[in-house]
Amino acid sequence: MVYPRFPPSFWSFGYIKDVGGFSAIMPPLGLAILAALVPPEFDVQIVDENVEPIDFDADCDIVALSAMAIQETRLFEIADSFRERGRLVCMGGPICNVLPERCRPHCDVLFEGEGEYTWPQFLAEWDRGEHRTHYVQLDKIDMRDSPAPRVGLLKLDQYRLGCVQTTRGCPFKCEFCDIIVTYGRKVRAKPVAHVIAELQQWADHGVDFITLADDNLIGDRAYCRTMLRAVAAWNRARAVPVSLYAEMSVDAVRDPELLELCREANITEMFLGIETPRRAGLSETAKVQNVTLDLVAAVKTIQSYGMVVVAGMIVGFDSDDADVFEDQYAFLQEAGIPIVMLGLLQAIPRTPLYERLERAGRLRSPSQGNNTLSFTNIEPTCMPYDQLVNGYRELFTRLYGFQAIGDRWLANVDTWRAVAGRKWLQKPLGRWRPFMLLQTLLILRWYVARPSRFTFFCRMLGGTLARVPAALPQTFSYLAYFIHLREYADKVVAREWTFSYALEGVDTRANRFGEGGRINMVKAEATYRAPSSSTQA
Ligand code: B12
Ligand code: SF4
Repeated sequence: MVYPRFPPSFWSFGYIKDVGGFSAIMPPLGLAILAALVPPEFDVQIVDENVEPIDFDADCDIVALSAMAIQETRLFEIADSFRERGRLVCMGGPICNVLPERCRPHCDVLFEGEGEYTWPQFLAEWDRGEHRTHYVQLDKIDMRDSPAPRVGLLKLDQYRLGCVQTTRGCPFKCEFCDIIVTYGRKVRAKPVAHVIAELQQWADHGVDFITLADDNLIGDRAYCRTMLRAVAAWNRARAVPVSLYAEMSVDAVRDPELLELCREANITEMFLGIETPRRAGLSETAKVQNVTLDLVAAVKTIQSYGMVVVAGMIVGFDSDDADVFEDQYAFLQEAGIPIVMLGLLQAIPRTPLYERLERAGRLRSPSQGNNTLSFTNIEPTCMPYDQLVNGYRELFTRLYGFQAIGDRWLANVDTWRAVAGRKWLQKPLGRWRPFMLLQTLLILRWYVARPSRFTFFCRMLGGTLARVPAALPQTFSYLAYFIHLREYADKVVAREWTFSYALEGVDTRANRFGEGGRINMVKAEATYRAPSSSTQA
């Protein structure tokens, strides 16, 4: 089973691998789950190219590849290399769920949808010499049938986080979202006992930071409450609690009990899909759950439960105008959201957005998997394409200027004054390890290299000490993240300006979800203008 290398991306944390002491942020959970479904008579190995090289001449019968769309180029290279060597190549994962027609020429067996039923079915059929070339899981699987991942097959010392998925699906219907296309709007939950057993499994392997890899943790609130209570009890009984990272919709703010449970379970970071502070954009994209909220107040409330908020933001809605960049900046600074994944709106095949724009003839080119690059496949109506792309790039680099990051981080720490006195503070760093000493030195080395960096470093530590001294470990660990984000902003976002893509030969007619026909392929080339706010330091 093979997981392709990621290109440099917002989430790759490629610029701090030495500092963090990991090769990749998270292991490929999908493959580890599918490995658990392989019958005992098969030998199985997981090779994640993000942590180790692939042996293309390995003696094997089947190569199973999994990938997101962002890994497309490398995925196809790997698949083609194995096929040249006569291996049977199977392909599945998020890319196949939205772009099956692009994957089809590069594999022998294509899987669409969840793999818990189709993968063992294929293995049984292959064993009998009668497998098919295409498996599609149309009905959603029962989460009780999703086994615990085979964690023992992973090179665990190479990752920063473990992962446990408690639910799949989300009740909302944001127009751009491919999650509900693949996993549906009915939330399916894993039995709580399975969740605890999986957490225990990771913890037994020494992992002390775990992602709850749900699309929306609070999609089923009743389940979420029960599950978080169990996790809190499990975590509280540990000498050093495991830190958790999760993703939820902002309407959680209406439910203080749920937020309290998040804190008790030791969720230290929470990703929120805020997208835009503008009501018009939220309404346009059917993000109804955010429209009536005071988003600044909502973020501050969530932060006050001890969580660091990470926000997903988008520019490029039809209702956006030239002021949107300033509006986004002002909102993020005021809300004090330290980590912002800022993307340009892209239309992912099979989503309602894609279908609407296809009907309107507004698809410039195929979508691509990195939504934090200066590229979109949408013909914008809000402003000329180049203005949108340049505005996006300027906003990104502005947000990751030292002054702006420092302001946001310290505003976030401010909200913790309310929780500093609480009995059970968040424990973000896990257990003490000697490597932390070296990490500290590596972080310091980056910050002392330039005066502007060092000034920022001192401001972050001094500002934290003046506000909530107990939050110093958090500040220190975020100083490491900020190295990556600064480098990504300066070396990737600020500098790339054209996106060349293999536009030829993509035909979406095979797609059952109705794209019907060739899409309008115009090569996307934005004119480069160096962002005036580039903050290389
Ligand atoms: C955790 C997570 C992450 C983690 C890392 C995950 C990892 N291993 O590297 C982090 C936070 C780092 C991350 C980052 C990104 N992510 Co992410 N992430 C997720 C999330 C929330 C959960 C992933 C997961 O573990 N799922 C659980 C497993 C069990 O599901 P699965 O992998 O899809 O596998 C199932 C099926 O697909 C299938 N299957 C999978 N592979 C195979 C192979 C075969 C042979 C078969 C038969 C079946 C099969 O069977 C599995 C069991 O049902 C998903 C959303 C989601 N619900 O999946 C988004 C998601 C995968 N991420 C997404 C994106 C866009 C990104 C980023 C590109 C964002 C960015 N701009 O930087 C980055 C790229 C990563 C990088 N390193 O650069 C998109 C991918 C869209 C797409 N179609 O490609 C998703 C779907 C969310 C979304 N809609 O926006 N992500
Ligand atoms: S809340 Fe998130 S997961 Fe749910 S539909 Fe909207 S974008 Fe998708």
